[in-house]
Amino acid sequence: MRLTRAIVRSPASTFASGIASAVGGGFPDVGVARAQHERYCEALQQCGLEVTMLAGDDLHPDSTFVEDTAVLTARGAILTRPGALSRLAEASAMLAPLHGFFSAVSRIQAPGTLDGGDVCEADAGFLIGVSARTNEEGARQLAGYLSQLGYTSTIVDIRGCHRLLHLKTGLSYLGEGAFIIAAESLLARALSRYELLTIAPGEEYAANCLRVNEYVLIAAGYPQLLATLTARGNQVIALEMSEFRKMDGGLSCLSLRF
Ligand code: CIR
Repeated sequence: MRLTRAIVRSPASTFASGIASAVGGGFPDVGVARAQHERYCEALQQCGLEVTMLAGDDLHPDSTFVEDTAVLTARGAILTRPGALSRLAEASAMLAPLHGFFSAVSRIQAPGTLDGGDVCEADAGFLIGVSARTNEEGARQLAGYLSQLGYTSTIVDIRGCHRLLHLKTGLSYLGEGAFIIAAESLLARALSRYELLTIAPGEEYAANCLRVNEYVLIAAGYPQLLATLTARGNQVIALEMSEFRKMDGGLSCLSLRF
């Protein structure tokens, strides 16, 4: 599907107080995060997208990770119900911007929880991860909405993969039947009918990348993935992601694309 638009939200001044795993590399610098975010938006524009920038929301430090608030498809939009309590209101705040583009927006209802980072579109189907953030009920509700829109869904339970916050922490669909995946046997089993490009040891963070029209956006500093994609003929844009990585965020988390 050719993408034409993206919605992003500027990092809040409170960005460093968001949720971060103990593994992270220290506190992020908001000024550096904003500069990286600007470059990210320029890259989306280079890919042909019109970017709608929402203002930073200081009450919600993680709100720059807009991907978790909605699932957008060519046939309709679904508002999520994020699994982290501190992020619950982020989805409601996305409703008005979405109504600017979608006539009807469905909504995940309690007790369902769902983060957009657990949803991966691959051609006419969707993979939905059940994770620490997305529960079975949220996955079931999303599969129902997607079915009404004419899409198939496959639910993948990643609760045993402790290194993965979300499904897309560990995989990205490159298009043309190929996935990039982290070396998790559970993911390889779930995707056995696809071409799989497995991330090299030490480059796990780079498994979250973003195919946007003719380009693949990847995090800068991962030479093996860069070499693999370049050898396949992909046009790659490498972006500095250090500050978002400290808050467990990747490239896909920073935008909603449609
Ligand atoms: C969180 O823990 O919710 C944020 N600090 C990071 C969210 C990253 N989002 C994503 O992977 N889709």
